Amino acid sequence: MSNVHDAQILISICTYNEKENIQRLLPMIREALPAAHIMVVDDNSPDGTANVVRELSQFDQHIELFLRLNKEGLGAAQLASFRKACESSFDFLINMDADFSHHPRYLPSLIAAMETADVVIGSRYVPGGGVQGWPWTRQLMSFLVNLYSRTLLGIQARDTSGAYRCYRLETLRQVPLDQVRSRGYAFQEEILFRLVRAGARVVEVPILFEDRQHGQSKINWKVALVALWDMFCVATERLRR
Ligand SMILES: Nc1nc2c(ncn2[C@@H]2O[C@H](COP(=O)(O)OP(=O)(O)O)[C@@H](O)[C@H]2O)c(=O)[nH]1
Ligand SMILES: [Mg+2]
Repeated sequence: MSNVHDAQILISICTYNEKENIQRLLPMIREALPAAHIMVVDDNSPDGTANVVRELSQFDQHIELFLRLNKEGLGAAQLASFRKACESSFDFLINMDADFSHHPRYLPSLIAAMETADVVIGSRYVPGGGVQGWPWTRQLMSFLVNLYSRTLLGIQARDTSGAYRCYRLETLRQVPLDQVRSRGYAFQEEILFRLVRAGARVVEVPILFEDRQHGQSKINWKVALVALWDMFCVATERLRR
C-alpha cells in the first residue's frame, strides 16, 4: 500500500436486531466506498437481520455475513471480527454501528486521517463533533465513562468509548487479542488502551453522533456496570507494570 487511497478496506458492523437499519445502511456504505468489503457480524438476531444481509449479499460479493450462534455481547462479536480481520490481507479495518449513529458520510474523513495515524476515531468530543437526540442522562453517562476510562487507563483521546473507528491492521496485528478480556461495551476502551501501549498513533476526527433511527439500544445498567468493572480490571494491569 503506497498511500491511503490504495488501502484495501474491510468494514465490520456488529448487529443485534437491526433489520430495518442494516437494509438501508449497506447500500449507503456501498455508495460511499464502492471498493470496500463489508462484513456484518450478527449474533443470530431474532428479528432476522441475518436474512436481510444474506439477501443483499446475493447481489453483491462485497457484502459478507458472519453469523454467530448466540448473543455473547458486543465486545465478543467485535473481538471475533477483529480476529478475522487480522488474519486477512486487508490494510484497514473500519468498525461502525448499524443504527446510523455512525453515518457513512464520515467514512472519507476517517480514511483520509489514516495518512498520519494507526487508529482514527470518529469523535463526538472534539471541536466540530457532537451528539444529537440523546437524553441528558445518556449524555452524562457517556461523559462520565470517558472521564473514568481516560483517568484509569491513561488514554489521551477525548472519545474513548466511540466505536466508529478506522484501524491500521498492521498495528492491530501487534496487539495480543488473547489478552483482551472485555466481552461487552468496554471493548472500545480496552482495545484503544492496548493499541496505545503498542505505540499506535491515535487521531480523532469530528462526527455528529445521532441517536439510532430504528430499534432499541442494547445497553442497560447491567451492561454498563460490567463495562466499568472490565475497565477497572484492565487498569490493574497498567498499575502492575
Ligand atoms: N453482534 C452483536 N452486536 C451487538 C450486540 N450488542 C450490540 N450490538 C450492536 O452494536 C451496535 C451498538 O449497539 P447499540 O445498542 O446501538 O449501543 P448504543 O449505541 O451504545 O446504544 C449496534 O449495531 C448493535 O446492533 C451483541 O451482543 N452482538
Ligand atoms: Mg446505537
